[in-house]
Amino acid sequence: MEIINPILRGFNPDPSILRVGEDYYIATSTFEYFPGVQIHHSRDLAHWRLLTRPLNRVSQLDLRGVGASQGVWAPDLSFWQGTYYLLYTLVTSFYCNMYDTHNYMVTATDIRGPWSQPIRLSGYGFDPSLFHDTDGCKYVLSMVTDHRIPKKYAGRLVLQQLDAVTCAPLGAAKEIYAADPIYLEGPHLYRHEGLYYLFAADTGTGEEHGQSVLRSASVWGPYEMYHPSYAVRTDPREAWSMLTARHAPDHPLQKAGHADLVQTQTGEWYAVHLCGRPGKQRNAPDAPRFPNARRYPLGRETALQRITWAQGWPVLANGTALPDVTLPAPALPPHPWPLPPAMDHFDAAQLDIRWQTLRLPLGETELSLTERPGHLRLFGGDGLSARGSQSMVLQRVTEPHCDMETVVSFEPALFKQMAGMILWYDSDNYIYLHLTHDEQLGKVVTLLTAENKRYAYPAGFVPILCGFPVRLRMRVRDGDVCCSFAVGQAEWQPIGDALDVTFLSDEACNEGWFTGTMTGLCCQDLTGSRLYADFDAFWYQALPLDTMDER
Ligand code: 6LW
Repeated sequence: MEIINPILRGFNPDPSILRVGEDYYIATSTFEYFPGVQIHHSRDLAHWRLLTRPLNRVSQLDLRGVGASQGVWAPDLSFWQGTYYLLYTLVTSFYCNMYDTHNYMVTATDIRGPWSQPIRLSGYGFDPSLFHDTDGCKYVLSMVTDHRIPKKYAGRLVLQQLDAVTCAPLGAAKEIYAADPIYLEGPHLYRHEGLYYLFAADTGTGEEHGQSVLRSASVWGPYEMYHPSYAVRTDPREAWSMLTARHAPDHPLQKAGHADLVQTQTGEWYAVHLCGRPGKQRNAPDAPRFPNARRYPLGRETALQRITWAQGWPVLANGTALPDVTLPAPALPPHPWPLPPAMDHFDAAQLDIRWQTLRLPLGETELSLTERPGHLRLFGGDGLSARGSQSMVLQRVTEPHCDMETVVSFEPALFKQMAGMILWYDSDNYIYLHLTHDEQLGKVVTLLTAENKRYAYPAGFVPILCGFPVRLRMRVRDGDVCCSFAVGQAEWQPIGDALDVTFLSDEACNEGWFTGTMTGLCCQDLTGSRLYADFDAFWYQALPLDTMDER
């Protein structure tokens, strides 16, 4: 059996992997989306399914007001004597001088929950993780942020012991490594054959990203950094990454780093890490951020690598620093899961697990699956820039080629009432195919685009008949989207020209850094009358990479 990377496709960064018996779990970051943290499950490391999102109560996670790409960062999943532990950072101030990066812990006795109320950990920076030593002692480690100008130290990692029962701090946090000028984060500790191994992501999270590994005879250090013989370094200040694609711009998996180790029940070693599949499109040479950078509209995804040990150091089994796109699966019985159906008929009492909302869950005033059975009813809410609740449901775009379709019944009476289908990066960047009302034309279908707050209606307003359900379709091919609509049983009609979608990426969005393109359904009623739209179904079909059929 072969494993094909990325194993978690579409925006799923900062993976933390855990094995409990024969079950494997990977937690990934969710930022401003609710519920918080995605936990995926596998029994063979090849087939993964989205299992649960642990931060699913507003009393645990309230993301009101939280900026794009802030919110929940870098979950760390661990298990000790019947209890699952999940640590994460809740970021509420970033892109500023003093970051507010609050670190929390929740626990559960069943991975599916319920998970506890969050306990705040004392924090020096983001990316906390918990290490359970073989003697039962617990330690929390994290990177350190530093607001002093010039920043005094980069790449500092700290360790603090916690009470093994209460998890209260035992003594002060101590610096265990300072890698100035190499920026280190995402630390994870392991014990292997009597030594402590410290994994840390290095050099940011873009195309320079990599993974460093250190070891020590004592948990408190001193830690020695591994200098792999295969490491390519073009600058003496460059990190000694055991995994990186920074010198291989044509490699299909870029941004490799932020790794976490796991050993199978049969004794094999693997590591998960984040990566990105670059598009062909680039930022403009004079772009304010990342000029000329390649764009990654699928965001940062999760990949898996086979690990072996060489002279007591963990290395990629392929003998290089480059991540494999395909690799042999471990000697575990294959355990495929049923594929999630492409069509969501909205027949169930709850939204399918693939859907997330922005910042808050949707309650009865925003959403109903029962008022009209077999339909998702969205009551018109605040506009697309709102940082509270929005009547919007979103799921990840997982491949560069995909089709989306819906059928919507919506009879707007005012231009302030809108409903339709969206491609979304954040509240300043989206492509919105929707129905609304125009004073002269009556009911219309239109496209609204927002690119870093530059707004346009590139297809004008097309009048349509009232009283019929309207089908809406978006087809994404290789960086462009073509939109169409059909009224009742009529033929599909294209609306507008093909539009670039690659600006829906960390590289192109001014406020973004860390997420990826989402797609879904939404409804606004800026009058406050909560006019609703009924969506009959949503169809999302990711297509194989070589599909380039008619649009
Ligand atoms: C993550 C950290 C990072 O917590 O990005 O650049 C953050 N580094 O490791 C969000 O993914």
